[in-house]
Amino acid sequence: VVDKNAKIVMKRVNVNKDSEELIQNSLKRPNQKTADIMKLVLPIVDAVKKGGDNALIEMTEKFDKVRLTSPILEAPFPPELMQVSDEIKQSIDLSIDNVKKFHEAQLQSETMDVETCPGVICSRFARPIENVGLYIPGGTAVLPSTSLMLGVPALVAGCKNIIFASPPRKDGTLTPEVIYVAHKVGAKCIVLAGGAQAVAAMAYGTESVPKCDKILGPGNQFVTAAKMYIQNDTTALCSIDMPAGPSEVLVIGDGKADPDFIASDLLSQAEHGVDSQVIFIAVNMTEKELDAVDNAVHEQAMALPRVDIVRKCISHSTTLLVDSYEQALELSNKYAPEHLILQIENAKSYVSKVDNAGSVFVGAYSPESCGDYSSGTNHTLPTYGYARQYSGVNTATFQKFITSQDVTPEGLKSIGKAVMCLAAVEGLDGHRNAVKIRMEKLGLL
Ligand code: HSO
Ligand code: ZN
Repeated sequence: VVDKNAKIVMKRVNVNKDSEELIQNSLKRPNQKTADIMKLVLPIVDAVKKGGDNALIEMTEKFDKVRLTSPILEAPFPPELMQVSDEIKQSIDLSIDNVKKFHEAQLQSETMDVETCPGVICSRFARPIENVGLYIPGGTAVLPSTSLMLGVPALVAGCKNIIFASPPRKDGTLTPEVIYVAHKVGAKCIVLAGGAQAVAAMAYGTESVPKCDKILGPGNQFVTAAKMYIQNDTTALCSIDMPAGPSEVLVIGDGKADPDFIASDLLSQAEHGVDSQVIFIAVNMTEKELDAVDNAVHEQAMALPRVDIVRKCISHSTTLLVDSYEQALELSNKYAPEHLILQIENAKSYVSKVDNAGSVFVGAYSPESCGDYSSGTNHTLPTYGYARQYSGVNTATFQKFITSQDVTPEGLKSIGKAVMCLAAVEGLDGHRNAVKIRMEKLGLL
């Protein structure tokens, strides 16, 4: 039974006094029961792969409680389905503009040429991935912002077919904001389905859903499991952006930070879901300063419409007490948070110490919310510790890079003998011959 009057408070762990086990436990991510979920997901994926549109329509009836006549909505989208207020339109437009600016700056469209030896020119050039499937989750909150975080870089990269997928509401419609964004980024169609069935439809294609080459976007455990499965199925020939777990934030704060700001950042993450990960690392803060943060957390949380979700999330969240900024960053780098917020004195000077994080929010006036919606950075970021090896979604996520070489006779003179020697070491005489024949004709041997 949940006591709705109980104080919403994070537990405290002192990194220099408490046991290593306690510290490690507070930084542990929840176990993902991938194998169990996979058992449930496989029959769904298989049904859609074999049954196409009909199977997809049936799954949507089963899971989203609506029977559709067609599983897709094709562009041009009817204006009456994307009616949004002027204020919403302006906010989406501003966000799209900023995300576009930042992702255009990342676009590597020029061919890179390097003459590695005289006459040996190696090049690299980018091409867009042709067909991309962008998954926009439904669930406890519909997130039109995710559609622009995925759609805008796809547009900037030059993808030919941008396909959206999102679970329909019980009346068969979609949030108008998502359709408006689909229109703005030039999406070809929207698959009206969610979960593993939507992923399968885009991975294998159906009578009406175009087959996609890459599937991107966050989702629940079913979506993630389906993405992991199709990525390994050579009959799908489809890649994914990254593995995904629950969203997370790590805030580093000190005594100079405004406790209200710290609390608001912790809570904006906590309201995402009961399994969200929220960590606060307090650097040299007094009991009084820590209490001020706790009180702000409770007070702000109680006023939030999603207080019930927040309460559950905060109940497994921790404040870690450390005595130095270095110790805070060391812990943060170990945890590799999706979002890292620095609410500390001279925050900017600590960015160079960040080794593992999805995205960093520097100083008091950079709440995560800005990056979630409108500043220009992408909010599709690596979670679950994958920030150690993955980047968040960016323009290159929608491109692949092709290399080429142009070797002249002079070039063959530079490297031919080395190639022949190494081919001989590997016992591959055919390789050796391909160079030898040319060098002989050139009179180089
Ligand atoms: N913080 C989420 C993204 C989001 N927030 C969407 C609000 N809407 C994961 O990075
Ligand atoms: Zn968010």
